[in-house]
Amino acid sequence: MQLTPKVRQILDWYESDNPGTKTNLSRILMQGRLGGTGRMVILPVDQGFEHGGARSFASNPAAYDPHYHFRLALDAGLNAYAAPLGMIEAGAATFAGEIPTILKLNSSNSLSTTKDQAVTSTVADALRLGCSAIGFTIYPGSEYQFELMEELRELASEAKASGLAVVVWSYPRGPMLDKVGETALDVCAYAAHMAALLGAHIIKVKPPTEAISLDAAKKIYEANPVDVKDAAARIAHVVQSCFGGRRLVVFSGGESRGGDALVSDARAIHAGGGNGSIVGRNAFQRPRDEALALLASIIEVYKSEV
Ligand code: FBP
Repeated sequence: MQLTPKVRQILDWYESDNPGTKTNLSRILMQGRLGGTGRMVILPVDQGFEHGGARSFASNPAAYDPHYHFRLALDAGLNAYAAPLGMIEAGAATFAGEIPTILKLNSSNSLSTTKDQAVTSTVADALRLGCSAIGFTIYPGSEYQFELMEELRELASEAKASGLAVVVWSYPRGPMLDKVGETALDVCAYAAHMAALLGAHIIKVKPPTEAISLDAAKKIYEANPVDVKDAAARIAHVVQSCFGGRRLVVFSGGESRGGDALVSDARAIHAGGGNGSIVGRNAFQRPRDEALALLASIIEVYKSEV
């Protein structure tokens, strides 16, 4: 398959990577209905770990079956499917070669009182399962943030040496941050920037709100204002924080909401120069037909002229 000029341009941003990693990045970027555009929609299904099976799948019991998610990602024409070890293992042979997969190497759970994640699989697992990338969550701001970053350093270095891409979920949380602070624009942009510094190829953050949380940052944002009322301007600021747009950045969907809200998020992400959406609960918690229709609407946004 020939790469599009857009995908070639994106691959050129990653100046240190070997051909294996570039091939795997291009697999993700060339897949599905957005293939070749530089925009992506990814299905993440690690919520069973994060929130429990029932909270994740009871509203659409078909989604207890790991094959459901591979099939949904494929039929919706998405770019990739991300999940922890067991989910990927359960469909790896049936769907081999059909949809790029991202093996989520660490996970948290709702029974824990600490803001930490356990490493639950390895780079060797990702290679064995034919994944294109590893996925890893850091919690900037948590008491365990430095251990998480050090774990990522080791795993990312091994993944890159093995020709895999690295996707980093950068979710600020911890004692310094209240709920507003976790998604405040300054904190979100800071978290995205740290993921870029840690060597992520694809950075995943939550969509930023209008809030500016850190006192030290407020003065800077007053002197160099971002139009915080404008969702696209907020996205553009996060993109700028990812090496001036030289890293791919995608934004998560969050808890189940009305489809219009998701489509409106996608419009802001697209207009602000973000590279796409990573939508889990809002996809698999809906009946399959509704999920396919919503994902098609989101994809249409990313196919449109900016
Ligand atoms: P959603 O679209 O369901 O929000 O999925 C994105 C995601 O990053 C998942 O990978 C992860 O399980 C979840 O969000 C964590 O969300 P939270 O920390 O808000 O529980």
